[in-house]
Amino acid sequence: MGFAILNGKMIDRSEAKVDVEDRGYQFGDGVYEVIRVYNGKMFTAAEHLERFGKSSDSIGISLPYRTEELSALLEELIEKNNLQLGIIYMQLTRGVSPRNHAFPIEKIAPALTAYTKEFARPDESMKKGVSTILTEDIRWLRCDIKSLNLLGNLLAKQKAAEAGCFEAIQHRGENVTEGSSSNIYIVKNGVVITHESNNLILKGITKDVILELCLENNIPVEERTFTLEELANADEVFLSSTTSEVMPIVGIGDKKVTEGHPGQVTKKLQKLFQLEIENQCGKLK
Ligand code: DCS
Repeated sequence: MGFAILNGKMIDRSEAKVDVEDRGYQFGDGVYEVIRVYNGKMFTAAEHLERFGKSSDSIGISLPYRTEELSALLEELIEKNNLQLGIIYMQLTRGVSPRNHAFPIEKIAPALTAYTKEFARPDESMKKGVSTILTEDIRWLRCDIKSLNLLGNLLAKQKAAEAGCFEAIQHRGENVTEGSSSNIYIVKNGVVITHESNNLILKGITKDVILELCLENNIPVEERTFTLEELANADEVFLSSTTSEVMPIVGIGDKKVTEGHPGQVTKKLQKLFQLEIENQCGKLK
């Protein structure tokens, strides 16, 4: 199982135990991050750590480490676990306190945990594309916080899983928001369109990389709300996340997208994204 971080200490993962009254466990009162590791190096580490800080700030938990300390701790974890290709999962909860909805009056120590997992790149799906379903977005109005409260996302993903699909595309009425654990994009007449980063979606780190790559490579982008009708009439559709990178969507419900094959713009972005990984983490096998 390897090593895990529990409140700043590196311990054997089997010994990393949390209290039953940890507020993350009881209420989902905490935030998290998933960071990709390629060639033993973190991809977009600074961006993930910044978002982690923002998420925790927005619910009033102060991160008990400076970014550089946290970054060094995570690097040590990767090394200890000899992780080459995988992810780091890291979360911060408000801490342990007798159960009460209101925050504890006395200052309690937030609980930080992190561990690593081997995780291959989804080569086969990236080549062929994945299928999806549509589902109403039933989540709260602060989806910009990377909160541990993921029930809405879980129910959406479960619906996709039961339909034999990779992802659920969520929509609020006519407007497409995001996937259950990814951002969603359409391509129309060469323009990449994706929901603006506001309170209704998580501002994906992968999304930011993709939009930057579009900018650098003269691929026009519109960050705006788009509708189910635009989704149905799109030339190409894809999703992005830390673990899925740039993932072509070739089916939505019983409808095929781009005749069931990944589209040209999507494929170009996959190439550019791979180069960006290699820039940061070295050549990929
Ligand atoms: N939207 C939601 C709701 C997500 O959960 C995620 C990532 C994204 C968008 C994409 O964000 P990143 O590009 O920063 O990954 N979810 C993480 C998760 O829970 N597992 O893996 C990634």
